Amino acid sequence: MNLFKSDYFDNMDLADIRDKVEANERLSFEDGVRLFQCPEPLAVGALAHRMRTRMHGDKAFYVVNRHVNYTNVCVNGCVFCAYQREEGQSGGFVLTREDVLAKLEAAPLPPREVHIVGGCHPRLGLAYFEDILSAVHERYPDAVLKCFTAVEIAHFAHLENISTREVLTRLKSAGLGMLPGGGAEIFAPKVREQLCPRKATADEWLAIHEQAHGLGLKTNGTMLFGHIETIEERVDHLVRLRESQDRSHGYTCFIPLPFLTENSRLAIDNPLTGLEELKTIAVCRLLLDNIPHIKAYWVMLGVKQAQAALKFGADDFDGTVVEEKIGHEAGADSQQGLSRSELEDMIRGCGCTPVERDGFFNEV
Ligand code: V47
Repeated sequence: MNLFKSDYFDNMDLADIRDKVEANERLSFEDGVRLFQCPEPLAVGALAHRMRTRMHGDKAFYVVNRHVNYTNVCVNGCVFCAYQREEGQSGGFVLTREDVLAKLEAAPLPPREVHIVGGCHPRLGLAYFEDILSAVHERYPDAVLKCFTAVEIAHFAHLENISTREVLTRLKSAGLGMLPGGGAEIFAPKVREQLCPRKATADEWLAIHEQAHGLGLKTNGTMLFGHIETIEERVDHLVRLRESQDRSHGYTCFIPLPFLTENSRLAIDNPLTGLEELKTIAVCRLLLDNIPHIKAYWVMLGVKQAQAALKFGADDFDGTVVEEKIGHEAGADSQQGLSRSELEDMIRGCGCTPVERDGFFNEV
């Protein structure tokens, strides 16, 4: 039976949205809210899978990468974060350039993508980051250096009393290729005020990404969901990101991040169900029609849920990762890293074709 020609979507009151998806037409804010309100996650998933298949066939991408967190000391103190430490608090750390290089050297495979992020440390100046980037770039000239969220970029600019454009320009000269998508959380000011009042605002986050695109850098986007935000605030977040992409065209991949609750100061009444996670990933695919890739980030989702996400609109499985702290401090029960063959087996196991990529999503 062809689901799309049956009355399945009519019965779900989604016939008009199905028609738009079939015609490759942009969905509205109201469509996004209705998709979230649909009581049948499988119907939303089928629409997202249709779109994902049109864009990528049965391919599921992965990258040989290595995450490095240079510090957990952070001045922002976001209430959801289990990773942050105050300066001087036990468990706080700062890596040296040699520590970073040693971690990369110890990775089982030479990385094609190096993902470096950390807390907003009160005293690490831009020279520290230029030094690390130059050293990593010299040692791994072919790897894409995907480093520092827009929140960190804003913090470096503040510490150095220079513009974010100058920070980006200097880091690009040192080898930066991309900004990861972190720090976006939920754009709605009301939510940010409660979750992360000291962090860069939504407008600053978006402006820094657009500035990065203007300088020829690619970036990713994220959304942290399943805490205190409403469905309308999720849709608002996705629409604002879509508008940003219409302006500057530099977002490569979007990563929906389900909130993990362990060791967090944020108490929530209704933790996410697995189906809600999948439905949210599907709505992200359907609304973000101008962002090529949706990531099933196995670290936060867990590997089995990440496999399911490949049938709910996601097409990227992130990568080998090797060591991850932000999600694991918050209770992620996934492994620290996966091998290339584990990634390929998992992707094949759910009927997709594994495709190894580089940091810019070029197939290798
Ligand atoms: O910005 C923090 C989130 C993000 C929790 O660009 C939490 O390719 C869930 O952005 N539960 C960092 N999430 C991770 C990130 C990322 C990861 C992988 C790939 C890419 C990419 C980006 O993690 C933070 C925040 O939104 N986060 N605490 C938590 N308790």
